Amino acid sequence: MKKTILALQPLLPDEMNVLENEYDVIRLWESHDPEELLQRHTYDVQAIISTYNSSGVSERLMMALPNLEIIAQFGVGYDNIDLKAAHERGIVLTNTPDILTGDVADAALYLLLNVARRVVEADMFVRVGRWHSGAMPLSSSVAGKTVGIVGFGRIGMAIAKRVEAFDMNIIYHSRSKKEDVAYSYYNDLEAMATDSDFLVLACSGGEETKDLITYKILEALGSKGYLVNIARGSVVCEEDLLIALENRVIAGAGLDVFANEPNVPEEMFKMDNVVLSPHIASATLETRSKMGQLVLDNIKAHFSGQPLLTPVCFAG
Ligand code: 8YV
Repeated sequence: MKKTILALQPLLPDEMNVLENEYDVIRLWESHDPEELLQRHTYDVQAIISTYNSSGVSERLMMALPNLEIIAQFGVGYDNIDLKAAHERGIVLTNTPDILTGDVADAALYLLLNVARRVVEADMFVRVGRWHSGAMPLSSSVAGKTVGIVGFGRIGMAIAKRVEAFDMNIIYHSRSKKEDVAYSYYNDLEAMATDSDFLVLACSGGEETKDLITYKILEALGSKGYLVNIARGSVVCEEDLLIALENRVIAGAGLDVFANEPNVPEEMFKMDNVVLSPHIASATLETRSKMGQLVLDNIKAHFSGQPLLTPVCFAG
């Protein structure tokens, strides 16, 4: 008998086809009455495919599915999943690390370059015909400047590698100093922000990093400093960021993630010192397809009693 998978969001068509051939799939995102759909399948669901931009996997959802065994997250971050509840229920969790690292690091670089060199503004300058009335205001060069990376895991390190090619200096802040890394480590985030021209957020989301970037940190970054966020919107106190951008407490920001996606503070739409993108750092065909394949492989491994490819280990 086919296993039943609850999919909160679709995979790409190729991976979706494989999924639907091998399993009974409940397509929750298409339902007009998700509660009723879940009630109908309470005892069927053995796996969930979740993503960050879905409704998430709460304790309530897990409670409603007594036969749930595995949550396969389509993404590296899993701050939309109640880990404690999953752990207590003995539900296993997998994610999709590594395969998206390059694309996400690239996104940090394009946001950094974009906001410093005013690329989006320049594009608009040409399109609306302002070039005829004179030259565009000057931008800021990046070479010789210092990038402070917050979170120095796989993505943080991949950002550092790219930043080096632009002749920039690298410093970093993370939970602990990395033994095998030559860049200067800052235990104190405010001190690092003071020494940074670009503060790039590459840490995990969740309680531990919630509102890490406050007005005080932005003040320390200073009026010539830029914030780049490809981590999670929750890492930044968005109200503080708005005030800092409006008052030019910082020079600008390149943002792929927001506190309450897909809602972006409308005040930002009018700002010429921000570059906005809709949480697309991993959104390339190649990477999203590999992420989908890894989700399928993890589910298959689980149901065939093989070791999971990329399990998330519960701390504590
Ligand atoms: C999302 C992400 O998975 O990997 C992560 O943690 O935030 C993204 O890659 C993607 O946006 C789909 O929700």
